Amino acid sequence: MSDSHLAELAQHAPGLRLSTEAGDLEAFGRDWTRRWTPAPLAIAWPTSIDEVQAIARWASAQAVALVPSGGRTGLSGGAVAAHGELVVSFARMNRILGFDPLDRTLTVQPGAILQTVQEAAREHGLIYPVDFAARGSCSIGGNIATNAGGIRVIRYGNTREWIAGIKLVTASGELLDLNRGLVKNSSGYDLRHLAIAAEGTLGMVVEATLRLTDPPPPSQVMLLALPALDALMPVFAACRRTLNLSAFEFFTDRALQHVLAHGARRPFDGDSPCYAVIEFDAADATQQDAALALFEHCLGEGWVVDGVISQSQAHAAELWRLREGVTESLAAHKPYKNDVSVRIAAVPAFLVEMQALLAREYPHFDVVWFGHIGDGNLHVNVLRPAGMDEAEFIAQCERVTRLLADALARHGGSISAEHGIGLVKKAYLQGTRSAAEIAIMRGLRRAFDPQGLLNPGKLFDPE
Ligand code: 2HG
Ligand code: ZN
Repeated sequence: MSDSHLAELAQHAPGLRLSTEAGDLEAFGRDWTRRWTPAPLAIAWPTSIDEVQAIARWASAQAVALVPSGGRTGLSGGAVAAHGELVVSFARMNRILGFDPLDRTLTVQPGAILQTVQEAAREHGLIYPVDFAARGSCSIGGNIATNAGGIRVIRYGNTREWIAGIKLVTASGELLDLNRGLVKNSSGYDLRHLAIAAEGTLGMVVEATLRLTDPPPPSQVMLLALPALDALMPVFAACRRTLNLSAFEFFTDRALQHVLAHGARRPFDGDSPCYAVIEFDAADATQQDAALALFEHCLGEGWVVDGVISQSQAHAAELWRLREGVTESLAAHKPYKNDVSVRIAAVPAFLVEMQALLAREYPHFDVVWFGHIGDGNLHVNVLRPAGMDEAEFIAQCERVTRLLADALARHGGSISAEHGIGLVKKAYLQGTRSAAEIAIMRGLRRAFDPQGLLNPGKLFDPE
């Protein structure tokens, strides 16, 4: 690809900001995985749908691969550009376009930051309920690309549930207006849902209409110390029965140690192997009493050894920080990440198998467990032992992931619950999706993008 090709793009889309500066190529060619060396052709910052269409038309004429790019907080390499692709950054298409009070929707550009969207919803007395730690830097386009989940899926579901419409630019530059905010639309294949979790391989999301909902009642947060991982599910079952849950999350003592080393305040005097963070409706004394009774019950059963309940919003935020701070506290270690899920009912049996597997395969590694156990979603971060070469470390982890993928297949689970397949997990896709499903997925990709120019190499290898 020569400079003259880029000059032609500039002609195609006059005013389009383009950069080939080393700092930009480095920053926009990678995500939080930090495993691949960025090597994009250039970065483009369109400011309109027209410009995105012009880029796509140019790319398909020149057979240039495109990598759509949001906040680059992804953990699966979905936004990595390491092979001379043009990165299409949506950083300058980040506006809130409109609010509709009757539909209760917010229409936004793909580069809108999640937190900005949440704040905009609140200004209208509503909420956009998808939420997670990267809220301050991840973009809605990226959330759609991975069907992002987060900490309140147990009540509100994943991103998919909140997408009323998507405008999608295909590889040939066609603009598709998918579902147009309709509540009811029984008119054949729902292409909007195909675009969600497609990791940018079917088209570039250039606008989204998001559903909003009523704010929840006042809540409280409870942090429970548990004697073992195996106590999590009995506690969850008890909470499910007696509380209106908005979150049920967990982390192990190893995770806590990293978060404490990162500046968080110790919640209990003693150490316990595992902790649960529970958020529940606590609008009145009856609901608060139910939470205390639940705590006593869990204590009596031996499922819990200590607990603390939030006394203020600041206190609740402090307790949340222990869970939400895990990823950042580990980032400097460049951990090997697993993001697996099974049906909630399958968690107890899967947990036993996974614990045995990881204890056997990683006897001397720092293995950090945390995640959204109430959704059946576990994160396991493995830290590289001091002195071990990075390539050797990844090779060892990949070998274990193969075993994990087999265990997941036996339990009917998924190798990627919410981070996407990207580059990191594509070798394991066939443990989660059948050969027939993958063949249909490839066929869909061909139908949307016959030349395979949109985010090639993500999700599956190019054909
Ligand atoms: C979370 O739940 C995120 O905190 C990140 O999905 C998980 O860092 C991870 O492995
Ligand atoms: Zn998560």
